Amino acid sequence: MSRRKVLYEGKAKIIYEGTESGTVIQYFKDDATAFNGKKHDIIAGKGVLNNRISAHLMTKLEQIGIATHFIKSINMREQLVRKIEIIPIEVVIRNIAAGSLSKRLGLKEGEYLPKPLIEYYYKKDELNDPPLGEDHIVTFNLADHYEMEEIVGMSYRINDFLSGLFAGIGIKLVDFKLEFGRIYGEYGEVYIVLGDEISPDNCRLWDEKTDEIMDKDRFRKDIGKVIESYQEIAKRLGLIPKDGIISGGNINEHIAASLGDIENELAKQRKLRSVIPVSGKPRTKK
Ligand code: AIR
Ligand code: ASP
Repeated sequence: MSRRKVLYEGKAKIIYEGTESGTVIQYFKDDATAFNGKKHDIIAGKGVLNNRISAHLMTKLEQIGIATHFIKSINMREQLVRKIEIIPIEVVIRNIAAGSLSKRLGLKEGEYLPKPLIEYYYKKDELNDPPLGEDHIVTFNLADHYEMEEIVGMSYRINDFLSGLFAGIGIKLVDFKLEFGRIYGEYGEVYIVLGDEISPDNCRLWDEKTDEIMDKDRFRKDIGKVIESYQEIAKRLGLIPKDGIISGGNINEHIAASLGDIENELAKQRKLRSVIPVSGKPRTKK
């Protein structure tokens, strides 16, 4: 791999400088972490599967008019994405009680919520990602009211669409986490764009019939068969061959590398002209 400038390294991904202006490359690592990085392991093949799953889901979302940062997959571990200014908020959408919500409010895991619930967390490892209300977000200038309105609207639409998509392959979308960012237009106008990834690392996915856990909770709770579950999701989505690409902890690099690229259909039509130049002056720095 050629030497490229690392712009940022996170727990599960590395962001490299992009090939054209207004883009960056998102590299999916095999590292799995939980409890704010206190638990760590390498899960062979996870990066390959998350790259494919996220590319597919973002492309589907783009097709229903949700602006995402995804442009195209470059190889089995990397995708070209638009460069965005990340809004430091984790947006969690929940359909069924589980995880920290169940703990905090004493709700039985598995109970459907009266309506989808949106929560915000401050993306700050040093503080353990504390929960935020919308007034905190606006008061501390993390995002303004207009941006929050857009984020909430997009989150509900994404939830509706993904709940249906997963239901179609026999999976319950229990909850998931999104991150959004800004792209500045020519006149300094702000576009809100979905960023990061959508994968079993940041969704709770349960089998519809058995409620079997198929996501990162298998790693968090030491249930085992983490990669097998991720692979099952990719199979049901039709993204990898029925025989899979990973067995006995080994990834079949040959098959993995030969899988077709996933390209955002809109980006294909618009090519990189779709990348709004970052020439507009950012608003006063937050
Ligand atoms: N999440 C939150 N921070 C990081 C991640 N991945 C995701 C979890 C879960 C949802 O947000 O994967 O799908 C809610 O997590 P919790 O722990 O608040 O119940
Ligand atoms: N990825 C985060 C961490 O490393 C949170 C999680 O997914 O549990 O702690």
